Amino acid sequence: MGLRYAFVGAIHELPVPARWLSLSKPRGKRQEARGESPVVVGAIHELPVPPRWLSLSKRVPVGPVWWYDLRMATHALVFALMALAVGQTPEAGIAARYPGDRGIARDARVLLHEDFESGSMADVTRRWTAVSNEGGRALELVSGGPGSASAGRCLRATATLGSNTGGHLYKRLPREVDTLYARFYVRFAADAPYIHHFVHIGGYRPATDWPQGGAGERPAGDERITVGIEPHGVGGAYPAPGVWTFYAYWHEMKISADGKYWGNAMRPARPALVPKDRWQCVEVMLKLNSSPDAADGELALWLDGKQAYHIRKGTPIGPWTGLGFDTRPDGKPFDGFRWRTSSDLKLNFFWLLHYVTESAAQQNNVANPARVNRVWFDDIVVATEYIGPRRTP
Ligand SMILES: [Ca+2]
Repeated sequence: MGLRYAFVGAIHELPVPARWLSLSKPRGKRQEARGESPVVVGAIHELPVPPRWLSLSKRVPVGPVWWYDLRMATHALVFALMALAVGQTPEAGIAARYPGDRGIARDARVLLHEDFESGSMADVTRRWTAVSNEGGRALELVSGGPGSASAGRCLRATATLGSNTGGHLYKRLPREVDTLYARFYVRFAADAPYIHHFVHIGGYRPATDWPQGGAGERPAGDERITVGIEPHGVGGAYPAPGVWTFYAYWHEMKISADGKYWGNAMRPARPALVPKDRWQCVEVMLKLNSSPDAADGELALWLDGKQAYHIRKGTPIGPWTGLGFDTRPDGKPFDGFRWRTSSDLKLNFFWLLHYVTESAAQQNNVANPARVNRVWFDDIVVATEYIGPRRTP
């Protein structure tokens, strides 16, 4: 009996995580007798995140064409309906359940929510555990935000070379976790120059109410993990402010040429440019290894709700040096992240950082950088599960 290949259907760009969508392939006795191996659509749980390109195919025996076509049409209809349902389901991310993020702070999975809508700048800083706002000039509440013109208020962070290096808000999270998602909206100025460091998440042991040092030093496996999501110019290869890059410190990082340990940068060989003069929804995920010996840690990035980067065991990567590594289709499988050697080290901070120095310009071969460097932040949510973009109220 010959086999005929059939393409059943494809669902593109599923919102993540599509929890209730599932597929199974039971082999019924009657189907077996007919030599068929039917695909049955049922409820599926915990699809690997994110199933952006889910497609189904199966081999069926050649039989009466009308029967075959009817079955395929039925499958196609079921999948069309499921795609529609998934597209509308509030399960796409935590934010999908809370239009305009209203009430999202009460979700048990949410560790931090800040939309800059209530109180003065002093009130805002009291909601965080540490602030850097030299002379009150680095951080200001201004009108605006992502979405409509009536968006309310957001935070404007200004770094002025020769005067200050920018500012930050740091939050020690109310509890320590093993997997952290952090979503924020950011807009860079139309003339945004290169910057030095940007938003970070991670964990210190013990946790502190303020950001710790450690630049140039490799941490012990039970001491510290920090991951920045930062625009990098890569030596001026990309226009300012650069391309989205992970910048990480952990015990397995590689040593730099100068004998120190500087953050290892990780990005795809074809990275995503940081847009200027428009709001972008950025979400980073850091998943710690499940046990000290397991290399099953992960790192992921979503831009405007679409997964852009995902690095884990098996991801093909290029050479790994003290500068970090690129992910690339022709690379070798990554051994995986063993972020920590002790389960006592957990994730416990979110650091909204805008840090600009002269050296950022020098490293990107810019002779006369702009003195004023501005970014706008809004709608920050930190949680233990995927959050997703703010849903239009
Ligand atoms: Ca706001």
